[in-house]
Amino acid sequence: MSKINSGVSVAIIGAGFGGLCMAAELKRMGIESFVIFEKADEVGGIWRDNTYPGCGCDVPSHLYSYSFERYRSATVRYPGQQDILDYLRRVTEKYDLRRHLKTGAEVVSADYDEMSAHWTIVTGDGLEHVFDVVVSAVGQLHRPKFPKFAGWENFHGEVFHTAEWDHGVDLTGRDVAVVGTGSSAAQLLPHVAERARRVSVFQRTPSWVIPKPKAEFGRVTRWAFDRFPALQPAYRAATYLAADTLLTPVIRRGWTFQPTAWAARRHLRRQVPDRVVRANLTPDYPIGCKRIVIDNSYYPAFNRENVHLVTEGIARLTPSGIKTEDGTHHPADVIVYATGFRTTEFLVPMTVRGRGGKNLHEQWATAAEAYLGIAVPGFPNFFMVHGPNTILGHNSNIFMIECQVHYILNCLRMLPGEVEVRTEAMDSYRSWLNTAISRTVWQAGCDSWYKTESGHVTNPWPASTRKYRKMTRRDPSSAFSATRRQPVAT
Ligand code: N01
Repeated sequence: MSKINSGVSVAIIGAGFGGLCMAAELKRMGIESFVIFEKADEVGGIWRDNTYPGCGCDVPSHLYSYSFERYRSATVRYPGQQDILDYLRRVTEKYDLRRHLKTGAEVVSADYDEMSAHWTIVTGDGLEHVFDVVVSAVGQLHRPKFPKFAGWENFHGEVFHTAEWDHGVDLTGRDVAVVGTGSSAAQLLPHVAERARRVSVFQRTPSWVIPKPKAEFGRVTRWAFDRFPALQPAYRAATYLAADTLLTPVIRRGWTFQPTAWAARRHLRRQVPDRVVRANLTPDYPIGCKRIVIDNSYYPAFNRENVHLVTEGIARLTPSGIKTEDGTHHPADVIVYATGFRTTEFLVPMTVRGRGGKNLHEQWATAAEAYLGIAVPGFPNFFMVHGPNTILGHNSNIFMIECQVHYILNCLRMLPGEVEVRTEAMDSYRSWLNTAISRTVWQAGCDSWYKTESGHVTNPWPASTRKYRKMTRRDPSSAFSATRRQPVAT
């Protein structure tokens, strides 16, 4: 395969797992002509922003790490948020990426010029930057969703979102309201419950929760990992294969669908003795319809005297708490919104204009879509990491990121000039994708961050990750057209 022309300049937007992967891979190929634009003051993406107590990853780090920079530990299976952030900082240093990093630089717009085949991006300070290629790696779970309940302006206490945890607020001895019962709420609840006087958990829909392996390896595994280091990559491979083989069928009501639901119900039965609480925590929609929570400490928190599950809808906030629709007042000094993210609004608030000044958000008015989640017809030399329909609830998102970066690098080999996905390729991909989505449980009677209000599934990948790997290993020239031109002089 041909090399990437070292004169091709690349703007990477975002310094989370996706942007750093793109940057490190360019570096590994000896390409230096790239800049990473990061709106915050440090790398890390969601692992920088989410610092709530108990924050961590429910995918073991042996798998939740780059294949070219593997996490190794003979003791810890699930390191915490700070460790994952430190890992990303180490990658940044090791591949000398800071030199390419512009922090405090939010990209507000990207405009394509057809005559010169280059992109002009504008940052928040009004400066213009010209590149041959733009790779957006802004992620899907980074814009907090704040529900605006009636009377919100009257509440006298502190309010914050899980992704913007206010460490200045001491929860000790206070009445805390946690709104939402997804993965973030599940991780933080046991920690908040230990400090607070009372915790009221406002549940709109119960999550399916399955058991999680222990955070640390047992003695025998530690000994084996120490003695035979090659077992650690083998563990990574086994974890990957197990997730792909056991969890992918869950989203398609395949052979593991019922056993996984049984395991979740058993988990609930074993962990929550109170019948009423248990009934209230039991989901009434198929497992896999929403992101499954993987956790051992969430359910036991409801056995504590100071934790109360509230299933009535929230009517309004009052100066001193939350009033539910049955008229009950739940006192709260602090409200924690564990209400998730604005996931279906891709690339917002950035403006992206492609060929003929076409606005990407107008093109996505019904729902966001992209070929393999990576490229959109009419937007040459513009690529996405973690674009539409690429996120996973059933395996490691880092695997998906690496597939996308690999594919984008192959597209870059077709430069200098213009590389654009063909409309026919997008049409046939869309038709495959829609069929694959129609076979999943995602439209089976639940709302989730996987889809828009009108029901378009825009976020998760509907098949195995092996399938995605296969599709992103294909030569892009079958789906993309390429016109050769000289690179932009930077
Ligand atoms: O957010 P969520 P999250 N009134 O969207 C409720 C990843 N993650 O931050 O289900 C009342 O899952 C909402 O209720 P309902 C992971 O992919 C990974 O917890 O819509 N409630 C729901 O209960 C995850 O899926 C890790 O009825 C309202 C909750 O808020 C994703 O991030 C750890 C409401 C939102 O749940 C997001 O998780 C943590 C309203 N107006 C997160 N609006 C790992 O370990 C929303 N809710 C890898």
